[in-house]
Amino acid sequence: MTTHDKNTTSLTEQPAWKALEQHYKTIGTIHLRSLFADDPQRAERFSAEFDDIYLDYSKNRITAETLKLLINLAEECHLRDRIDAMFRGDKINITENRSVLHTALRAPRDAKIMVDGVNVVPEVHNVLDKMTAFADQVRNGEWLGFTQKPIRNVVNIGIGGSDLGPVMAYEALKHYSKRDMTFRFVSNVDGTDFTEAVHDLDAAETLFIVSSKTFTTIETMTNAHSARAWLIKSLGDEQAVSRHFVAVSTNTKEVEKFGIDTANMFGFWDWVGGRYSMDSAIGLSNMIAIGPHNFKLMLEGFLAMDEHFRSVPLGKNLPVIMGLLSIWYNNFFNAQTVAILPYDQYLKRFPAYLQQLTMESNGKRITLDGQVVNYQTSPIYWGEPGTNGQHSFYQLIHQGTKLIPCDFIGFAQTLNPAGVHHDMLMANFFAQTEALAFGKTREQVQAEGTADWLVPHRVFEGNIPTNTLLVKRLTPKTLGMLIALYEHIVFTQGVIWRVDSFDQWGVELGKILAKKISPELESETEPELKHDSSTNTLIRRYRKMKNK
Ligand code: G6Q
Repeated sequence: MTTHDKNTTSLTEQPAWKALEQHYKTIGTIHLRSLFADDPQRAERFSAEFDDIYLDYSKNRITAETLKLLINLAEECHLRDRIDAMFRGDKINITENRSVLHTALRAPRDAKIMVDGVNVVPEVHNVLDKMTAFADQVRNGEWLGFTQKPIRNVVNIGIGGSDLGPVMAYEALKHYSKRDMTFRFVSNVDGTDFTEAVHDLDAAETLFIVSSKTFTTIETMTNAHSARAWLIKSLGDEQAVSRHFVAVSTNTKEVEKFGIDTANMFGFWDWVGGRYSMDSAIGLSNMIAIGPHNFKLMLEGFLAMDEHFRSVPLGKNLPVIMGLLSIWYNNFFNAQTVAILPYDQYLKRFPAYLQQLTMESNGKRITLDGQVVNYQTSPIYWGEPGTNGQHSFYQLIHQGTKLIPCDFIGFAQTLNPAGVHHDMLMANFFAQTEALAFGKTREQVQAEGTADWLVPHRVFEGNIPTNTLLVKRLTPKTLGMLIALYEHIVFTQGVIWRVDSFDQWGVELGKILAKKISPELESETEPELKHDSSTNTLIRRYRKMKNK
């Protein structure tokens, strides 16, 4: 029996689920104002801490009873067993029959994690060592291009999991990066992406990292071939490719076929999912940017959060608490989205990164045993860095008709001390969660002397739940911890919803259809179209318009 077979009753029939449904009836209408007024210890009671991360979850619409019931639910869903199964290397990605071992990517050198009878940890460290040697060579100017010039520009070509992590981490850790080098990321098959990325670069000083687990992804291969053509045109010799291209992939054959020397290939494994791969060789561009030492510190952050997740009791476990709270709103309050609001400019791509991590993982409707769910799975994740969002969409969060739980992420120390900026930023950070929780009553608005007709417009209902993650400082280590925190939140959710969080069949259909349509767009003669009438008309219209 595998661990996922243990849940024989449907999720919504489980005692803890039923108890939560009942409990919601009493809690659903209670205001955070009264929850705080009734319990002076509330902030202490509903907070948890790990290393440099402090989580205040007291501004959630919960009581101690809610938390108890949510933890009961996690226990009934065998969360602890499932965590162990993942860390052990069981093939919990059942639709692809694969282990899920992104946690092995940050395991210490002496750890032992077996997949099909082989300890994978030495392989992980071999690749890390190879990356380290290469990154040092590039950073020190020892890796020379075809014309003997050192590399000043690194362009990562990849998409999805082979792009979003590297971009996010590059932006997040820019403060720690080598500032005399330029880093660019090309993902979109739209030729504009590549053209703009290289328009001011000297090919003689440019290194391309083609990052693709499969090395068959059409967008990445198209961009990689354009990069190859651009380089050869600029340097006038095909021989230049070997000094200007390296690959990150699991597919040696295709890498060779492309013309990249496999000595310059950095491997990873089928037990690393794309969206969980930024701490594998997929992070090579990051290692070149921030240096091997900082990359190692980032891995230590991941590892620290892994250890926390696997060992700390559920009620004090950050990813478990946040995962369960997201289920509370998603499944009992019918909240449809979650806003991720980092109050740090360096985290500007963090919401985009989390969109893939969360929604590609848990945007599923079939359970592990093949049934259609009768409950909601992943909410929609979205967000922007503060304070910009405050001047745009926060209006809807404060006074709109939708309930939007928010995660606020802020840092106590800034990396760029500049007068009052940081305290001002953080004043906004604290003010927003306070305003969202407590709002402003009719009486308060009236007491300000507001005209009667204007009063309703100026009332804030409040009672909008938020988590506050207050982190000491944005460092490679705390970034690693934050990413692993969300990886494990997603895992916790997936266990409760009983979905395979590690496959992504939903991206297949569009890819297949695009392959079919491509020749129809390119063909010189009028193609015979066999789509629906809408698609046929659009294709004909496009062919006509583009040729005019
Ligand atoms: C992530 C997905 C997907 C993948 C891209 C790129 O979990 O599998 O986003 O990362 O499709 O795939 P390749 O790395 O194989 O090019």
